[in-house]
Amino acid sequence: MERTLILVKPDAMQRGLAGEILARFERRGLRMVGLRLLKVDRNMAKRHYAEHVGKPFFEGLVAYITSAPIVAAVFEGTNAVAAARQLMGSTRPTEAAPGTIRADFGLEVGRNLVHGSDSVASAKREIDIFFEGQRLASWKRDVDPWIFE
Ligand code: IDP
Ligand code: MG
Repeated sequence: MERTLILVKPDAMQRGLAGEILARFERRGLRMVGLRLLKVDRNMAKRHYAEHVGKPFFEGLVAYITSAPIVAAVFEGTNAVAAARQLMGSTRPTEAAPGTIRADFGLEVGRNLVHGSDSVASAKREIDIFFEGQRLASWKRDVDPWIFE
């Protein structure tokens, strides 16, 4: 069972798309085990996007991610990381496959609506940032055997 961190970014919040975006991960079969509404500050943005510090787009990225509250969610399931990335689509919305969140709702890389961890190791690191000291739900659904073999 893998876990992945999903962020509904500020542009999606401003546009009222949080429910729509979370629903896509839910209906795929992933199990929600953590959920928070919060405003990211500069420090948290630097921690989360540590790999991008110093890149030309970094300051814009910080301004973007700190501009409004976000929803942070943890989803669990077999292949959760890859499944979530597939639902999101490529980083650049115009390169994302039709039917993905970024292609369906986005046009520009700096307004691409959603974050999802890129590996199991990243997910662990990112969940520690957004759910520090918080217990994630440990539960099973009646439907699980129809989703997880
Ligand atoms: P990812 O979100 O698909 O994992 P990353 O390369 O990790 O993509 O970049 C993190 C975020 O930084 C992107 O989702 C996007 O919001 C922003 N970003 C990445 N590259 C650019 C760029 O060239 N210009 C502006 N923003 C960018
Ligand atoms: Mg990334």
